[in-house]
Amino acid sequence: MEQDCIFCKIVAKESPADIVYENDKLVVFKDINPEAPVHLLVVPKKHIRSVNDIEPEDQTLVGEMVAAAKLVAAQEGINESGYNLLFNVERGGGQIIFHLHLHLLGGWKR
Ligand code: DGP
Repeated sequence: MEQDCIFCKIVAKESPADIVYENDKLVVFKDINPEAPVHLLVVPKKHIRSVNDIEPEDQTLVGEMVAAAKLVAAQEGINESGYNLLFNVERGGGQIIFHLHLHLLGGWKR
């Protein structure tokens, strides 16, 4: 756990979040500032700063993040209509929380 990391605090249940899925490696919770009808964040329990900090030993974990996104998209009923998966990487890429997370956005009527 990283000191002063809000996502580490959510993982540790020290800060509240609307968690929709959890397993031993990751949690998925609602984004506090949604930019889509369904906007969830897939967050590994391990603190990794950004995509730039993914090490070879984390690659299975990253695959599990995508698999969890797929599972939760089905759970939310947006898998057939479709959705976006997005990593913002570092400040120039729009990252504001420096704990790796995968955005799952969908639910638009298109
Ligand atoms: P990014 O720009 O990729 O670092 O996105 C961070 C997202 O995290 C942003 O959409 C807002 C969300 N967020 C920030 N703080 C909190 C929080 O305390 N709780 C929840 N649920 N979401 C948060």
